Order: sequence, then structure tokens, then C-alpha cells
Amino acid sequence: SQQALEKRTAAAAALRWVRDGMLLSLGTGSTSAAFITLLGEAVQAGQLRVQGTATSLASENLARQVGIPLVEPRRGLRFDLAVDGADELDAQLRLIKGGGGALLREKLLETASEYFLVIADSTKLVPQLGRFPLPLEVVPFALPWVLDAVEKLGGAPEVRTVKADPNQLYRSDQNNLLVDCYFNAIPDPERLMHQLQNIPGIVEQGLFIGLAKAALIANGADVQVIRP
Ligand code: DER
Repeated sequence: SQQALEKRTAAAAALRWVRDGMLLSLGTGSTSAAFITLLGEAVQAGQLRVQGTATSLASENLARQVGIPLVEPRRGLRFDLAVDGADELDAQLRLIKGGGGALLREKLLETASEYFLVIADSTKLVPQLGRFPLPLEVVPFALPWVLDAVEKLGGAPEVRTVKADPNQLYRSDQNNLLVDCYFNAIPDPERLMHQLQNIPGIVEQGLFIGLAKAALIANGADVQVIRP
């Protein structure tokens, strides 16, 4: 599909931002998977010497498969470059992330990175955030109160289930629950982010504001660089 092509185009463009010796934060989702695969090829071909930490067990497995040396979390560990996708991004590089369920480790590692670069196909760039449901990672015990609080903020909350079985609740890599909140439009992302951060039991929310330094957006075969 055109979208799959654009994901690979954005991923390939991000590879040119990688320098020998870098410590990388490896993102999660299909666009990041394309980047990890291309990066692995460059490492295997001896073109790049890098190490990485993954933002999900899925990306960790892929990175291992393609031969990217992995670094365990340790005190003081910071990354030269983080590469990751997004579900939505606006012109100020405010993001909605978490469609792949990895928002907690993504925010953790992208916060610990000197430079966070977003890679995305053209469908992700939107004039206003919020058509994509906002993911939250929630401690199971807190769920009822979190659902009430999200509704009071104007979002329709849905507890995420496993694709294959609607009776099985999705669990994050931390074994927490995922709640997708349908706001339709988020006119004031900063305000909503602070409201969500004050709700006990929400361990992470999918608004990433002030983190991304640039985005590579593929439009067909062209790639535009967006800076806030
Ligand atoms: O879950 C995430 O944050 C992913 O980065 C997601 O937002 C992008 O997934 P995609 O590259 O498969 O569209």
C-alpha cells in the first residue's frame, strides 16, 4: 500500500541520521520496525557500529533478530538519538502515541534521549490532535475511577482488548491495562495532558509534548523534515 511504502521511505530517511558509535532508542510500531530492520542490515554489513535499547519487548525481539547489539537499562544511560513513529502529530510536533501499546517505555526512553526523531507516513500529520483515540496505561486496580475521570474530561474510554479475542484484556509490557480515550478533538493538548497526569492510576498518557525535535514525514517518495 501507499502507506506501507511511505513508512519504509521515512524509515530509510531516518537511517541517514544515525552516526557510528551512537546509542539509540528503538521505537515501536510498523514504521519503527522498518527502521530497525534497515538499521540491522547496515550493522550486519559492517556499515554502522551502534547499540540500542528498545521501547517494547516486540522491538527488542526484532532488534535481536536483525543483530543490533542491545544495552540493558542502567543509571545514567542516555541516548544520542531516539527514532519512533506516532499515531498523530501536529505542526508543533505534539504527538499522540501508544497505538502499539508501548507508550510507557517510549516516553521513558525518548525523555532520556538527546534527540527524538519521529518517522511517519503522510496520514499521521493532522491540523489538530484527537481524531485518533488517546491511549493511557492504567494500573488494573484503578480502572473504574480512571474510566469515570476520563468521561468527566469529555473522552469516551474503551479498555483495549486483544485483537484475536475481545474477551481478553490487552496487557502492556508492564502487565498494566490500556485505555483508549475517544475525544474526537483535543483543542488544548497541554491542558488535557496536565489533567490526565493528575489522575491517580494513570501510569502514562499518550500525549508527547515538547519531546520530539524533528519529524520525517513521507509524502509518496518525498520526505519533508518538520521542526516545531
Ligand atoms: O505505539 C506507538 O506509539 C507507535 O509508534 C505508533 O504510534 C505508530 O505505529 P505505526 O508506525 O505502526 O503507524
